[in-house]
Amino acid sequence: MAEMKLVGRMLSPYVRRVAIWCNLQGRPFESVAVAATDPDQVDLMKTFHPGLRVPVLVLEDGTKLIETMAICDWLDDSMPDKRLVPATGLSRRDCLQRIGLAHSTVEKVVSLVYEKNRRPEDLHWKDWQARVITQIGGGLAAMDEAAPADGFFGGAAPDGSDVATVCAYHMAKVTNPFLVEGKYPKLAALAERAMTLPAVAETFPG
Ligand SMILES: N[C@@H](CCC(=O)N[C@@H](CS)C(=O)NCC(=O)O)C(=O)O
Repeated sequence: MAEMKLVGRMLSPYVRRVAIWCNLQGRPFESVAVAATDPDQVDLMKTFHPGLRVPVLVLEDGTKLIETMAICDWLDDSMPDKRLVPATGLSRRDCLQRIGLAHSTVEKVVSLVYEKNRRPEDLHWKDWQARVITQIGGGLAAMDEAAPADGFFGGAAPDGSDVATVCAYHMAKVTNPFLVEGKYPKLAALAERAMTLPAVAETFPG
């Protein structure tokens, strides 16, 4: 059977989350580094996702999975001894809530990138940017407060919420460093600890 394919670039925090998840579970995959918004790649993107978005995980049998949460749910469900989110109970609820906070925050970082870094300057909507920056600040502050002083949310090894949190933090840091500079020391330390793991470091965008 063919190797799984992960469609999208590591600059996408969603694609990167799936990549790290696969790495931590020891699943090999081929990276298909398509930029979802590249006008020259529309025909190729259409073959993967009708809405031209990433990530898409193409399974060994050709099945195409979309949406990060749903993809990671499948990765866990199909490898129960290597789950990154507990299967049930309060620990599952809390882990999913931490993922939800990171996901909700990084959606706003991505939205700021489209608004501020991609949209022509004369079309910038400053009030909207200010709102989004406030939302990102709220999310990052909450993630920083929750971050463990040592190790990971998952204990000695990262769980799914560590993966989502680190991807969100790095996305902010790489695209708009002012969002994190001089702030969020616990979050920065968590990301640094995660970067000592090849599963994380080898996916760093750049
Ligand atoms: N809800 C989706 C969001 C994915 C997403 O927004 N991906 C971006 C790249 S970071 C994308 O495909 N952008 C192109 C577009 O939305 O047109 C998920 O969780 O997978």
